[in-house]
Amino acid sequence: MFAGRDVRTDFPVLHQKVGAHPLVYLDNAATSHKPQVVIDAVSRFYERDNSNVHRGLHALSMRATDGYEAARARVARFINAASPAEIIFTRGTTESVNLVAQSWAAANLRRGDVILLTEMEHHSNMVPWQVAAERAGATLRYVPVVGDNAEHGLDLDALDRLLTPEVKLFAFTHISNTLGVITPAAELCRRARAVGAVTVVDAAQSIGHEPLDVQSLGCDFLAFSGHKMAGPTGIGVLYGRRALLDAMPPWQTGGGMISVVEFGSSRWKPSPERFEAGTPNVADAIGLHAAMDYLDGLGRPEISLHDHALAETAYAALAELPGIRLLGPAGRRAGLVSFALQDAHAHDVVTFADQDGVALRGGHHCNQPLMRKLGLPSSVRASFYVYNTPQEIDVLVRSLRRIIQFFRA
Ligand code: C6P
Repeated sequence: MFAGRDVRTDFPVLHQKVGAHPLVYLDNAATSHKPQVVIDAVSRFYERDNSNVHRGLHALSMRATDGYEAARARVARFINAASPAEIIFTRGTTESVNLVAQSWAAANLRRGDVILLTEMEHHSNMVPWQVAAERAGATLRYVPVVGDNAEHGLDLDALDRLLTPEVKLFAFTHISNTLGVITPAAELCRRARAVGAVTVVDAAQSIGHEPLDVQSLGCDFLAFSGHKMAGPTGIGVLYGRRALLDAMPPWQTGGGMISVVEFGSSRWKPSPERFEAGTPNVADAIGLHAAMDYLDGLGRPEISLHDHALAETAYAALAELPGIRLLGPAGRRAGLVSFALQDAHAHDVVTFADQDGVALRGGHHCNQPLMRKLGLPSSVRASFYVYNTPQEIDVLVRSLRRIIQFFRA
């Protein structure tokens, strides 16, 4: 895999013990680790180029501006956007969705309009729409999640009934962070377009794991976070189609986003500056640039194959355990597996696994309505990335067997 390269040597954080055990990090859906090249890119910026962007005419400021804008152009290439002007830097997926909810939705939603979501949305792609709907007098509809183990997890037949001309916006996740479902995003965008609805794709869980092309997806907006794709925390992206962005009002105002300011009023710059008021996160945009280079160096199709293979191996191995309920599709799934044990609460499982050096996540994973629908207070999740190995799945399974024995005794 990865042309015989040992990618684990690229990630310094992996080389540590938790208690007496080597770290087995299976919490990548929460955040991924950073390769040395990303850490170095951020340090190098602070060591050599640190300066504010756009407003300076001295050497450091020009280097900082070049680095920041090069990162924007790199994001455009990474997702095949038509232009860097379609790339807005944010703090992450949550802020990107809020930007659309507070700018596009505030300007375009009217009483009686409908926002369509799916039941598997992360709170970050649900709560902002609840607030936007309440402000506009719009209503929310949800595409139902069907059967624990259905491939797409969504009731696509219900779409015909739900996707009516009143739907002005359809926001959905590309990969469910709890179920591991990969939604048919291009098809969903096509069907939304047919009724004139604008689409928002939450790519938080897909961007670092799958090849992604916004033009072939046909989405209007797409949101993601740097920290889940080997990049730094505190940097993320909103992609928006140029025609939509140009017509949107700013959502935050201040320095950097204006063309003219009078005492009485102001005028705005075009996108992307219009949506980036204040000093941006220059260092981490530069770190994100290094992360994209790193992922493309490994090969995104290869990353996808690697992560899917680990998840399928884990799913099959976990299915052998007594009293386990696995969530999400049995077949094609993204690089994560969630489950509940009959005899142990998710938080206890995570605490006990930690004693074996295994980092898992337990809880509702910011999917409270979905967990309620599944009849579970919480689940345990193992999620994989480029540096995980089949041997680590063996460690996970051994640890879970110990936990099951303990709670059954
Ligand atoms: N999910 C998880 O452990 P931020 O926090 O803005 O980087 O990403 C929010 C977000 C949005 N959508 C999806 C599908 C996500 O999975 C997440 C983050 C983490 O599953 C934290 S709850």
